[in-house]
Amino acid sequence: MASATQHFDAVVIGAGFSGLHMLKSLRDKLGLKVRVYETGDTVGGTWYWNRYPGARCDSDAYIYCFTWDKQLLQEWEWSERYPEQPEILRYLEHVAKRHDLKRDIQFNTRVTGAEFDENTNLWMVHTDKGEEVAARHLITAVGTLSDTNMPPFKGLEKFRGKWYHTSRFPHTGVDFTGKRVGVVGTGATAVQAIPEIAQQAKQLIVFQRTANYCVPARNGKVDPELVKTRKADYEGIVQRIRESFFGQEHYFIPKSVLEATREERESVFDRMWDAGGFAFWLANYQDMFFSQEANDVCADYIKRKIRSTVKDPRTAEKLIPKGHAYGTKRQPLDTNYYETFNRDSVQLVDAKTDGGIEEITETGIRAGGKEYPLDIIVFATGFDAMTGPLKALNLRGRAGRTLTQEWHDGPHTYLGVAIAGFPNLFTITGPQSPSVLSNMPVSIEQHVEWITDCIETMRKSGKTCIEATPSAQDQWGAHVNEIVSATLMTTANSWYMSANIPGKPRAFLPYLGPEGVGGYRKKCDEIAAKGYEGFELA
Ligand code: N01
Repeated sequence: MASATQHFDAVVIGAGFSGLHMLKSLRDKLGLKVRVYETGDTVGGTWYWNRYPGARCDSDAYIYCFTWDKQLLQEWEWSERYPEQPEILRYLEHVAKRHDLKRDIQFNTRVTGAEFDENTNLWMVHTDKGEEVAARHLITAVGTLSDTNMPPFKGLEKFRGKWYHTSRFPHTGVDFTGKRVGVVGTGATAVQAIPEIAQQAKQLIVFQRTANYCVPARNGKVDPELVKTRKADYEGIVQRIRESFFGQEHYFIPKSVLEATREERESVFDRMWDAGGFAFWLANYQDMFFSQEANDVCADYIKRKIRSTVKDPRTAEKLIPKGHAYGTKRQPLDTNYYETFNRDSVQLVDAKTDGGIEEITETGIRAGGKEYPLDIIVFATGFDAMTGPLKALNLRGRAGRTLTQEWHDGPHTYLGVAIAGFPNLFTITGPQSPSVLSNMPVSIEQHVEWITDCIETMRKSGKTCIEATPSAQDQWGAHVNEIVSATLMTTANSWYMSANIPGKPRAFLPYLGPEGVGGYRKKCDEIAAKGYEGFELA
């Protein structure tokens, strides 16, 4: 404590969607002294780092924004249904400027660690600039998909061409013109990047380990009349998404797909397919997530679409997912993804039929005993999701315990926003909250509002310490696991299940509450109304 150079009411780590809103709320609503630390040289977080070709928002932009700035909801004009990364970054820059947020953000600064001081109930926060500051509250706004997963491919250091990971793409862009390019991975990121890279590259080789179910995004300009109607109804929209299951205006069909006639369900599937975006995933028959038989019916529709789109039957078969149920992995949105495999310059190397990646050589990738010469490799291999960015902060709670120790068998949290043994720490969209299973800005706003109310209540009642009890945390963890175990989600080797990183303990990372984000919000509000049930306040 004695060594702290400055004292803050709160330190926020990260200046993306969550960090910006948290700062605005604590500083301008509660009048607190807040410092935000951000590694990047400007705001944006995930939207600052992920600059790969084709990076764009997968949720409709009219709800992928801050809803607390009512005037901006009316003023801001999105150029298309799913804006590209530079446009979202421009939006966040605009918000930062409009609310004068940058004056409290220290850029180009990484938080290297923080310890909770049990004598003073303060967090001591260290940065890579050699600073040590004290804060009553420490709030992580580090994103859920920000800790890059770069698998240790044998031989990578020998590769004489250039290689990039999608989540750390050069800010100057990469020119693929005339190049032989390899893309490793076929998740939501690769599905966005592959069609864009294919347009430039002389040759593109896609290395697929697991085929995914992709549905059409149907991006494009939004009808100005629809934009007008939405702007006139923003209050209603905001209320609906806050109370909805996924923070989206999508609702399951409360009926079994097996009870629908063939004609009926084909017409429903066609409607979802034509609507594009997450409709096929989140506005489908509800038993799709619970019954393998029901799931197979929905999956079969997508398989037929793949076969009818991809001209070469062998490539189409490789692109047909096998071994996981539809919807149990994050839905990638397709803009010419399947069509891209009809280009003569594009080749699919599938681990199951052609053989997996064995090593990176000086001149390319060796897979299934064959060498594929490449000038550039793009790794779209994802993230150490949700727990990775928090563990990387080197936080030490009571008795110097670390998150790596506490989470050796998977995350343990209370509501995904607090952790026993780590008092006065709040984790925005942390593990075991709806987070990645929702439209992120909706979940971010809910956490920011709840944390703000909690800190305000503490200050009014003179409390300096709040901490989740171990028993409340255990009960929450049991509840999270009980709910998800009734679904097919646990059967997939997805990053939701922590299964994308070898050695990561298998655990479901987000919260799939019985009533989604709406029900979770109610639950959090009830806990607050009962004097923060499950927390100890001192
Ligand atoms: O990462 P992923 P992502 N050898 O983990 C493969 C969000 N997002 O960056 O499936 C060979 O999904 C891996 O194979 P497998 C969204 O939430 C949001 O694509 O594990 N291959 C998989 O194919 C999304 O879910 C938006 O067998 C290896 C791929 O790499 C999340 O980000 C846009 C491998 C990784 O897929 C992550 O998506 C895009 C190895 N050793 C993404 N390791 C927007 O909404 C991994 N793979 C804007």
